[in-house]
Formats: sequence, structure tokens, C-alpha cells
Amino acid sequence: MKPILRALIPAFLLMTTFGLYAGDNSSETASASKPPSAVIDSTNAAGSITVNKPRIRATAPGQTISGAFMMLVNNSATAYTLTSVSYSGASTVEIHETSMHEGRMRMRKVSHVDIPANDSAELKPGSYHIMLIGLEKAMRAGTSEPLTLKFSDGSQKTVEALVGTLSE
Ligand SMILES: [Cu+2]
Repeated sequence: MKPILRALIPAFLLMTTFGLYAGDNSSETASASKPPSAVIDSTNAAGSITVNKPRIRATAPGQTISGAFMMLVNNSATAYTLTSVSYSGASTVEIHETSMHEGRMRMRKVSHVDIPANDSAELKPGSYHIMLIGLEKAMRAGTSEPLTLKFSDGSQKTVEALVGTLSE
């Protein structure tokens, strides 16, 4: 179907843009070492959605809050949404959206992030992100932490998010 090809073009452009947010080269290398995942089970969201470059911002001493970012690519003809994220090392995990309001940046909690059919959704600084609140330990660059993503159809998948410094 032609619409699929058309949808791949904006996804590719987003990924190219996303490269600008990749931060230090170490996280780039580590993410690149993972083989590209094929669609495993196209009948659910977990199998249809590829998670690219999941990462967590490293924390400063005493900081108990951080953000997580990633690119969600929907390889199916079914639209899904990311409905929640869980991480055992935080007391609360929320999905947030940062926006400009009267010249000031502000963020608010949202119920979900849309991942349109044959398209992608990017969680990045200044936009949608995952807020990790009440961290039990420091997020140290070079380590990784498991984040479990839950989707609108009830399926879920756990990804290893690399901790690093993020350039914005
Ligand atoms: Cu936030």
C-alpha cells in the first residue's frame, strides 16, 4: 500500500532530527550495537512498536527526579497509544508534555501519547517525555535501567534505557 511508504518518509526525517538529541557518542555507540528489531507479533502493540534509543538523563547529586526519552515507531496499520510506563526504581512515573505558554516552558501530565499507524511518536526534551519521580538511586551515565511500556491494547514491553547526558 502506498500510504505505508509515504508514512516512512516523515518517520525517517524524525529519526534524523532525533540524532541531534542523541547526546554523547557513548550512548550512540551502545544503542547502535543492538540489532534492528523486526516485527515479532504484528497482532499487538508490543510486537508492532519498535523502541529506538531509550535513554534517561543522568542525575546530579541529590537529584531524585529525571526524564526518559525514546522514539516509538509503529510498524503496523493499527494506531496505538502509550498509556503508562513503570520503573521499579521510582515512586512515581508519569507521562508529561512540555510546551511553551506565553513565552515560558511548562510541563503537564498527560494520559497517553498517540503512536499513529505506520508512523512514529518521539519523546524528547521539550516535548513528550517520561518523568521519573522519587528516584531511589542516582542515574549514573553509562548504566542502564529497565522501563516497562504499556500500550492501549494491554500489551507491554520492557526496554533497557541507557543513562547519559543529553544535549538539547
Ligand atoms: Cu516532566
